[in-house]
Amino acid sequence: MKRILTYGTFDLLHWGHINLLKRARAQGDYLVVGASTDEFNTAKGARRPSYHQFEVRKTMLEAVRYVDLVIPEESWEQKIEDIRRFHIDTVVMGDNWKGSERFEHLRSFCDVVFLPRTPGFSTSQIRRDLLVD
Ligand code: C2G
Repeated sequence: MKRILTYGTFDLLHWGHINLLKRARAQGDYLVVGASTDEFNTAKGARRPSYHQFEVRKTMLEAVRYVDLVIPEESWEQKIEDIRRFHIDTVVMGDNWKGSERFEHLRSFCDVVFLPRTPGFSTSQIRRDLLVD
């Protein structure tokens, strides 16, 4: 069984997120998603709190057919432990993270795959669009 791991905030879940989760799951047989906690979002330098709090974002992710398990992402440092704990073969992220030391160093522990982002979809754009209605 090939086990995949990805991370993100996944706020206002949209097609860009689903398309990432779908392609990540297709890389193996089991997908673990590390959903950023509200506190970690602040630590990540988010300009504003997510629209949905962690528990709502976690529940929405658990309803996605491609997702097998959702865990809290509470720090940058937890990834190696997550890889070990869940016997991960591949970490998959959107390619806006390509080259980031946050992920490139994980290559010592598992494969790391960056997938093209889905153009035209972003949580911040959704928020801006809703402001004009
Ligand atoms: N994504 C995508 N296409 C989009 C939007 C997002 O492929 N149009 C991908 C991102 O590249 C990321 C995942 O969907 O891999 C989740 O996106 P975000 O919720 O924006 O996550 P991010 O803020 O990148 O947090 O430790 C890593 C961080 O938690 C990732």
